[in-house]
Formats: sequence, C-alpha cells, structure tokens
Amino acid sequence: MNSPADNPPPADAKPAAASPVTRAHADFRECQFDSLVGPTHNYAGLAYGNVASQRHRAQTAHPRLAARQGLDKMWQVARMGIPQAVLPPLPRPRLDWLRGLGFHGSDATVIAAAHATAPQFLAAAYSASAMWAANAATVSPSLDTADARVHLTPANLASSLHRSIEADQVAANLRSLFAAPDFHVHDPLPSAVPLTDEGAANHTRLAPDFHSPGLEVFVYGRNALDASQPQPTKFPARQTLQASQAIARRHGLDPARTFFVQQNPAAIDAGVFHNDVISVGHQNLLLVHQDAFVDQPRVLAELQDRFQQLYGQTLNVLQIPTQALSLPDAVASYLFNSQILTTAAGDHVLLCPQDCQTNPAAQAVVAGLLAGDFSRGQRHLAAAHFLDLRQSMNNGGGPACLRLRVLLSRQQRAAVRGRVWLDESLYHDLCQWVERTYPESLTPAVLANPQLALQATAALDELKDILAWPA
Ligand code: SUG
Repeated sequence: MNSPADNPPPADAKPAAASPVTRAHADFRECQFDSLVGPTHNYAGLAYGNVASQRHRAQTAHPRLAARQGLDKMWQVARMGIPQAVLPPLPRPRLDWLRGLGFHGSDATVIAAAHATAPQFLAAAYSASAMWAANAATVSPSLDTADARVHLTPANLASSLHRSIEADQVAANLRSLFAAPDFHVHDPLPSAVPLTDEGAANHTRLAPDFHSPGLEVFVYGRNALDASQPQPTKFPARQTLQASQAIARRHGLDPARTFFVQQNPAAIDAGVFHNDVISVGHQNLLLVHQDAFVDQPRVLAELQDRFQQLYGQTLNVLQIPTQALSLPDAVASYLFNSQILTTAAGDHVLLCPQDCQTNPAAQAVVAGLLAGDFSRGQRHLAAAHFLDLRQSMNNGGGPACLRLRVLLSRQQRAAVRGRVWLDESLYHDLCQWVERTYPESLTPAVLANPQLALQATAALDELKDILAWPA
C-alpha cells in the first residue's frame, strides 16, 4: 500500500493534512469521467437481472451511433462548464482471457473455437460493458479520506462473467491516469462471492457544497455473512455489505460520516440491479424512489439528522411515491439514472434519458420535480434536459451509468495524465475517429468474424495517440 512517506507529494503540493481553510481554497469541482462506448458494442443479453439487456438480446446494435450518443452527452456536460473527461474503451475481444480458458492457436482459431463450443464466452470476451463508468470504481475524494488523498477502488464486478474481466484492465487505466501522489488507486477487492462489488453505481456522496467533507453512503444488496437478512429471490444482489465495508476501511473514511444502507430486495427483483437505477444523490439533494431501501423512513431520517448536525443545513430529500411512479416505470424510464449537475451558475439541473419524456408517469414526475411538488413547493432543480442514449439504454445503461464522478481540486485536476479533458478539439477528434473506425452495425453473429477483432484493435491503437495515453 502506498503511503505519503513512500510516495512524496510534489514540491509545490499542499501538505497532506491541509487545514479546512487551505482545502476550502483549493477549488474543488465534481468532474465527470465517461467511458467511450467501444467498437464492439452489441446486444448479447449477458446481464441477468437487467431487464433491458435481456429484452434486447440478439438485436442489431449500432456501435458508431452508440459512441456518438455518449460523446454528445459528454460534450453537452462540458459546454455547461463542468469538467468532463474521457476514459478509453477496454481492448476487446479479450483473447488472452479466452486463451486462459483453454482456447489456443492463432487469434482466428481461438475465435472460431470459442464460437463453436462456448459462444457465451466469446460474447463475454467481446462485451463493451466497460462503457458504464459508474461501475469502474468507487471514489472517495481527498476531503473525506484520512490521508487526504483521492482513493479509488476499481470494482471487481465479480457477479457476472463478462464484467469480471474489466477489473484488471480498469485498474491499469486508472493507475495510468491517476499516477500522481495525490491519488491512491487500490487493487480491486478479491474476486470472492462474499465480496462482489459494482463500484460507484452503489455509492453516493452528500455534502452542502464541493468543498466540505461529505457523507459517503454505500448501498448494498445483501449481507453475505448473514443469510437471515432479507435477500432478493429472483435476481442477484450484486453488491455485498462486506465489499462496501472493505472499501470504506481502505479509503480511510470517517465512520461518523459513512452509511451502509440495504437496497430493497423487491426493487432488485423488479430489475433494479444497481442502486443508481432507483436513487441519485448530489450535494444537498437526494432523489430517491419510495421503495429504494430497506427500512427507508429510518434511513432517510438518519441521513437528514446527520446532515443537519454536521452542516447546519437541510438535506433535501426528493422522495417519489410509488403511486406517482411504480417500480416498473422507474426501471423502464430510468428517471433515477439521471445525472444531477451543478452548472457554472450554481443551478442544479437534471440530465435525463429521453425515456423520461415518453413514459407518461416519469414525464409527470419530472414536471413535478421542476415545480417543487416533492419538496413542499421548494424548487431544487432549475431545469431538465433530455438525451437520446437509446443504444446504451438498450443494455440497461442510462446517463448516470455512463459516468464516474471524481471530486478533484484544481491541483488534482492538473495532475491527471493524458489528453482526456473534453474540449471542442478533443470532441471533434473523437467524433472523427468514431466515424472512421467503428462498425455501423453489429449482431452477436458477427462476433465470430475475425475481421471484427482486427477492426476493434486498430481503432483502439489509434485512440492511444488521440488521448496521448500515458504509457
Ligand atoms: O452491468 N449491462 C450492464 C449495465 C450497467 C449499467 N450501469 C449502472 N447501472 N451503473 C450491467 O448489467 C449488458 C451487456 C450485454 O447484455 O451484452 C450489461 O452488462
């Protein structure tokens, strides 16, 4: 494990134990890190418990369009004055992994043999599922951690085969970007059934502003060491309490500011495979469905009390009742997977999937949120913007799934390596790259064609130059 002594800060860095006053002047901003959708984006129906992935199985995907939809979201965020960065797709197909499973010979032979005898493994090796950056890692900003570094734990994603093969590559990428002494990128948790971890999709941070230490709220699906606790009966609970606790320990979080909350098993069985499908927190706002958590009235009261004690301010809980939005409508519309962002002008805005316009119940809830209907007439959201993310949504990934939030000071932002901050020129270069190198359409049957592997590898080789990827 790194320690400040092993890895001294740069000469111009502030001391690790900066006083609250020094920290307050460090210009912390919430940065959005979105993964680019990879060139092998397809619908293989790999995610059990994710109803969209099941429903769109074997349909034709459009990788070029998918990548453009993701890029257009990033550019919209960047144009709001919010720091927006890009993470690269992971190299796919993962032939080294297939070789580890006993397939051998040339690349074409490995692909042909996997296609003939284990097509699900071939589909897993090709999956572009790393596009959902909310599952890349859990992040605790330096304001919250004992050693005043930013801590990142890449998710082991051990609940599903196709996602478990992201962890080591994501860890390597995060180590390349966050190599400075300001950061501590941990190993993923061990890949064991009691320690399954899905990253920031099950983690929310609440604070009155970007400069205060926050409350870190970990939402888990099951207690892996106590079978008497409630559990879903139909679909898997992907995050364990033990994984969340281990992350809080290794990040050096203050127990008085750390909460462990259990997801409602009925919500998981209705298709809420991650907590970010049913709640989203941002600064002093918590938008949450009535059926999100076990013992929800107690949980919300505790969060509100602690927030009031620590900050002398109200935590604004926008709780959406089941009669306004049923669980199936929450899952169909992905309303709670909207991003809440603070604009440069200081307003809170909602970035929603277009499905919130087409689903009548969700549309009414968004209108109600803007009117202050769920907060006794107080308006906490200034505007809602609707995005076409259909390609990602078909696999169960909305706006918030596509981004990892990383709260960084000015100095920490400057320490991120590579050309990853999205500006007009990078947006332009990435759009051209996608146009030039991505397949227009893809069905799972095409995964058997070794040409696709060559095309995907060539695309990622070019990207390294565009992003000035740190070796
Ligand atoms: O893990 N879908 C992803 C969607 C993840 C969404 N992320 C958040 N909620 N943060 C999943 O279920 C589908 C892949 C396929 O079916 O081919 C998939 O993995």
